[in-house]
Amino acid sequence: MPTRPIQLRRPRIAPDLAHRLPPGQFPTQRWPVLHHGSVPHFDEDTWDFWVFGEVERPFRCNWTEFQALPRITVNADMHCVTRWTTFDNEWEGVAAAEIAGRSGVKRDANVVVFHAENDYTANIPIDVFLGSDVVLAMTHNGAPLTPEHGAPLRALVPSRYAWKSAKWLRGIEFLVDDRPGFWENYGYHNNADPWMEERFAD
Ligand SMILES: Nc1nc2c(c(=O)[nH]1)N[C@H]1C(S)=C(S)[C@@H](COP(=O)(O)O)O[C@H]1N2
Ligand SMILES: [Mo]
Repeated sequence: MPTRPIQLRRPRIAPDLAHRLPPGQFPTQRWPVLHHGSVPHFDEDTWDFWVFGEVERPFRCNWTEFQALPRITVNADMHCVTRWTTFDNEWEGVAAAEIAGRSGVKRDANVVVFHAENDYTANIPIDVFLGSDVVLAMTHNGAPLTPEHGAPLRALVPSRYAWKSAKWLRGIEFLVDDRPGFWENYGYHNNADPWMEERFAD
């Protein structure tokens, strides 16, 4: 008589989400706060945003001007290298491609570096940056970002581990040659693809 397989563990995840969980990750309902250093203060009057490097039209804008840029909404999962994953985050903000278009990225640009408060940086290849899922977000699930989650502006790069999604974003630099960012300099993987488990260098 056939026996049913013994279920060793309670399923931790809905079957329709299982294929969206990268190897070595676990799902969480709450949204953890994770960063290096302290939460910076946002001053609306002095905040500015810089786009520079390998572009035809570098620009700087203030908070009012930035908010006037056209916006998109992106639904995406978030994977932290410390192994938590949150599903179905809705981000609203400015498309990365919008920034690229406005600044006129030169043909020889290969890399994008996000510049955030307190000298935090993160690098990604330009083809990742130009993907339709990359957004400079001002809201999460319909509410303005809270200070600890990156207010007023953060990058979202859903296809990479979340350290590439710089909170408290203040600028974007386009480069010909790659330049490791904050965590990449501490031995984390330069590419950071969660589906390849690119957690650490080597
Ligand atoms: N400026 C800045 N952005 C950052 C970090 C940081 O230390 N500084 N940490 C990253 C890491 S490791 C993760 S997992 C996510 C966490 O975002 P959350 O706190 O909104 O969940 O922010 C990323 N963005
Ligand atoms: Mo992280």
